[in-house]
Amino acid sequence: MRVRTRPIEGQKPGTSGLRKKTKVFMSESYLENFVQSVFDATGGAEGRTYVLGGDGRCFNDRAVQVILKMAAANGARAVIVGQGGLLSTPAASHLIRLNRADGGIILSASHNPGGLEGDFGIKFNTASGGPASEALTEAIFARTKTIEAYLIADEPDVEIDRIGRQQIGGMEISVVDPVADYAVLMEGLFDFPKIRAMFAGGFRMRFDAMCAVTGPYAREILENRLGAAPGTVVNGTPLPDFGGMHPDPNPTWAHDLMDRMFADDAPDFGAASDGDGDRNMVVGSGIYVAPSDSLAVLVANAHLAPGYRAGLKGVARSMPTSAAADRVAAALGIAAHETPTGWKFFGNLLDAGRVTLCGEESFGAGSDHVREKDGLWAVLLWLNILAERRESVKEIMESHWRRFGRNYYSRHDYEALPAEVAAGVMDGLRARLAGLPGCVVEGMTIASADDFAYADPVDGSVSRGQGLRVVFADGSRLVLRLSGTGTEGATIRLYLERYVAGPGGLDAEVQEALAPVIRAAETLAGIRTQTGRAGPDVVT
Ligand code: G16
Repeated sequence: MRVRTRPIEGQKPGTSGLRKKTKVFMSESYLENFVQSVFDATGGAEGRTYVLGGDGRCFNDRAVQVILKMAAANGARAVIVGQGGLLSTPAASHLIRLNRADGGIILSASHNPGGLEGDFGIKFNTASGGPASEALTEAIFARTKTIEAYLIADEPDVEIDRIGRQQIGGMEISVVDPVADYAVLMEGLFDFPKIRAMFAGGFRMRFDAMCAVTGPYAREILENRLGAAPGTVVNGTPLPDFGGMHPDPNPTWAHDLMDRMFADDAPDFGAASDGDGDRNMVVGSGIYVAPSDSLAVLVANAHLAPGYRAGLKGVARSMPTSAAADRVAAALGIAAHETPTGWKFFGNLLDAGRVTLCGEESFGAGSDHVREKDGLWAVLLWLNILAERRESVKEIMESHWRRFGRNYYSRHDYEALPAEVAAGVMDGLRARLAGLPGCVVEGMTIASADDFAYADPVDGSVSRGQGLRVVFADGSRLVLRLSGTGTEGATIRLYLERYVAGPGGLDAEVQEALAPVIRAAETLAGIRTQTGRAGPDVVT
């Protein structure tokens, strides 16, 4: 059936797909226009195979039905869909690769809250399993501006709760267990018997799935296959509104986990994941591990896991992520790449075999096993390292800092600002950049200042305007950029970093250690004065 439609404004994908309020996605033709634009901008769905699933948030089930019927009407050959319409983002990436599918449609607004009043999102991943490139998302966006009609099959709903094969029109639908193939992949990368022995020896863990998609994955892998005590996984049932939780695994939103990990009887290891299972937060008993540090520790110790025993080809991190991983890469004699924010920028490096591990300050880490960041993968690699080293998280962090020095790091978020105010802050600093080198602020000399541009070493494409950075002579730095994942107003992210070589000064309180850089940021960018905010909304 061909349905006439008209372009809808603002269907521009951000850092990771199109994210809007759930009610916006539920409005007439909104989802349909975008999905048809994806098909049109990728050469049509005729004869193609797709993977489809989402994080189970409100509207996930309806959207799955619409997309299945649209794929059928557009002539797709087959769609592989997770039972109940569920797939974590890394599991979807794996299924695309495993089945040599032509692409995948993932329904998620990731760490943004869900529910009718929350957010919904959709992203398209290509045959590599990774997020669409900037050029492709631009093409999809361009198509949304000219679309006149979409195709949808006039068929009854598909039984997405029943595993097995079904047909609509000429299209085959395979409803698969969302966990099974992913769990097999993890078993191949990590030393499950060793981790199982650690749990059998009394090792205690708490995994907070935040009522989002990782619950079933974590239960199957941690409790069923690795023998973690029943109840290790909490908030393990995916709910359409995430039980009212904000599934963003950071110390602010995963405060319950933080409280327990800092209590007297804390478990040995704690972790949390986000809406779609690609992010992770790692906490030891009495110690929080910043994502940039986590990446550095994973790079330094990955060889302890069977999947990485041969060593790493290279490592990549997003520009605002601290340089802690670069120091490890230098010691290992492997390349360290610096990319813009967004997992899509790692894709070419991974495909070209230039890097094995990637990570971001925004609680993302992953490897070449899929083309997305992978929350549970990071947790399992940590578990493998803990099982091999037989040290606590705290001991591992302290010895890491003694060896490599410590990159004190924090991110300050100023959320839901009026767009023009946020733009004013950015424009103000951008205009001053050229004149900053040589200036002294808070006793620190500015060594360089620029608006980060990335030239992809594989395909030569250049991405500009990826964040304002001011680097001081001692290696400290501040970075300012606007979030590309929010749905309300604008969010300024201020990233702060200061390196201390040691041996002294390695155990300072993070915000205190960063105090001169925080003051320098206010002097240079005037975020508080211009926004009228007393301080950041979220500090990670
Ligand atoms: C998405 C991307 C990440 C990126 C993050 C940054 O995360 O997949 O690669 O680091 O956005 O978001 P922002 O632009 O708001 O700083 P996710 O987990 O939301 O898909």
